[in-house]
Amino acid sequence: MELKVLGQDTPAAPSAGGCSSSGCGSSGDQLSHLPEAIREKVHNHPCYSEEAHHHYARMHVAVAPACNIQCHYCNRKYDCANESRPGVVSELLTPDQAVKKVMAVAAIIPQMTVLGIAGPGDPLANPERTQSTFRELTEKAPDIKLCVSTNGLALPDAVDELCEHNIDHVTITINCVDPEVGAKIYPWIFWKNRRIKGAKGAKILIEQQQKGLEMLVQRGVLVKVNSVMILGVNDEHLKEVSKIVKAKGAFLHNVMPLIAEAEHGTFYGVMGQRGPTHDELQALQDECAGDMNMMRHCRQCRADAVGLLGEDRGDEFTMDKIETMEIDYEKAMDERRQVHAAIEANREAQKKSSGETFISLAQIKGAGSKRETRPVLMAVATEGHGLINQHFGHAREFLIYEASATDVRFIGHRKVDLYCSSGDTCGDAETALQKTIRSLEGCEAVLCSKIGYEPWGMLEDAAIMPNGEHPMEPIEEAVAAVYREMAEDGRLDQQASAKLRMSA
Ligand code: CLF
Ligand code: SF4
Repeated sequence: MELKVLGQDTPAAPSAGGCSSSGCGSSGDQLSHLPEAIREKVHNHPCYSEEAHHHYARMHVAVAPACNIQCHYCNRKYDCANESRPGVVSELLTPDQAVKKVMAVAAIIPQMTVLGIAGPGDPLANPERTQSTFRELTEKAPDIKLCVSTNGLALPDAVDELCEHNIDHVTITINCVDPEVGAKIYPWIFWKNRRIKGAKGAKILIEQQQKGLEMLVQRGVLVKVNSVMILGVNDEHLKEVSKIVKAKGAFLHNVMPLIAEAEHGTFYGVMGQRGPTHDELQALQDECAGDMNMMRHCRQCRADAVGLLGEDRGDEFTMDKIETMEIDYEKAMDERRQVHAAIEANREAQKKSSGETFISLAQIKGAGSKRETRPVLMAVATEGHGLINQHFGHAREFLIYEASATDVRFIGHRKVDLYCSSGDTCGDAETALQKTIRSLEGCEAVLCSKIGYEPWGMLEDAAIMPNGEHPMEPIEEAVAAVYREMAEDGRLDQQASAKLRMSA
């Protein structure tokens, strides 16, 4: 949804893509300029459409253990049930087990629309396991979109078979287009039975990635490019990467922050390379956005993730549980169709109601003299459906929106430790609560369905306004309403904010 300003020109529509170039605020409106065939591919894919990720889930099956390159940010030996990042899995599956698991999840979580193979190694370095999983699913679960994520080294050889399985979405991780930069990220690749090190190996990898991208685009497959932002290594360089992949027809660019902790045992973790801050990441995404549609809602999922982006229901679907389930997939497909129809009806209704909601400069100015209002960051607690529907203390992450007098745009998410595990009594574990509040730095309001007394006070002390007055309202409408209230109270004019800053 893009909230329009009365009497102002509507902001330019993005040139293409499921995510708006201005901030991944993709919505039905922003998808409407796309050709019907592409809309059909992205409208219920939670990674390719920001709006869809509020409603639809994805799952990954971990069938691909081997990898044909080494990245300095990867160590697949590490596993922790609470660790959410690519390469991490709890259970490796055979293709048959994977198919069974997908059908079970599809029956129990009908809003699951996409099956991705994303590791824990490289799916295309395990071609038999990957392709046989896709082959069987194409036949047995035709209502599920198939998706694959690869480092690209083996991609050109795999393109034709992927297309046979009707795979419409491929992600290529491209961290560089310059072998010298690549040599700092990839110590080696395994190519034609030889280990090739440094820039020589990186050059081959880059050529294969670019060739694979071109081949997929020629065949009408939607390609998303993932890039890991590594400060001082490829951060500046990624702007050029973005330009090049856009020119070659990539649909979406997902610049993700490096995750590097010493305990993961990765080269970068051990060397103390830090990941970018929220601001550094956003600044680079904004710079790339001039050239490319950016994804900003990626959660850097585990290779066995299940559920909406940001939630992981993997524990409900371990193989010992799945082996005992009897799934009638014909019946499940019927139910899935009904659930999807209900979701679409709900999305339409939300679109209609948001279309009737305008942030009106006239309304804002009506409260007093004509004054410029500044943009504001707000955090939102939600458990899906595009609504403000989560208790502050139950949020594991907050979505961050920037509201201004011209629009409301999604700009990212912030993960937090859960500090409230039950009921309405929040606040026993102060450290976690303090950390949560610190993670909301830069936000001026937090919108949730409910909030306890203690976090309320602590948020106020941190100059973040708690707001529980918009439960079950569509997120962007609620953010717009709070922005309007703040503007009308004179809290957003430049003079007032300067005074506030001085007194702080
Ligand atoms: Fe999985 Fe990736 Fe397909 Fe999505 S994830 S293979 S495109 S279905 Fe999505 Fe997860 Fe980010 Fe990947 S949030 S890590 S972008
Ligand atoms: Fe790890 Fe993926 Fe890199 Fe292979 S391509 S080393 S699995 S991050």
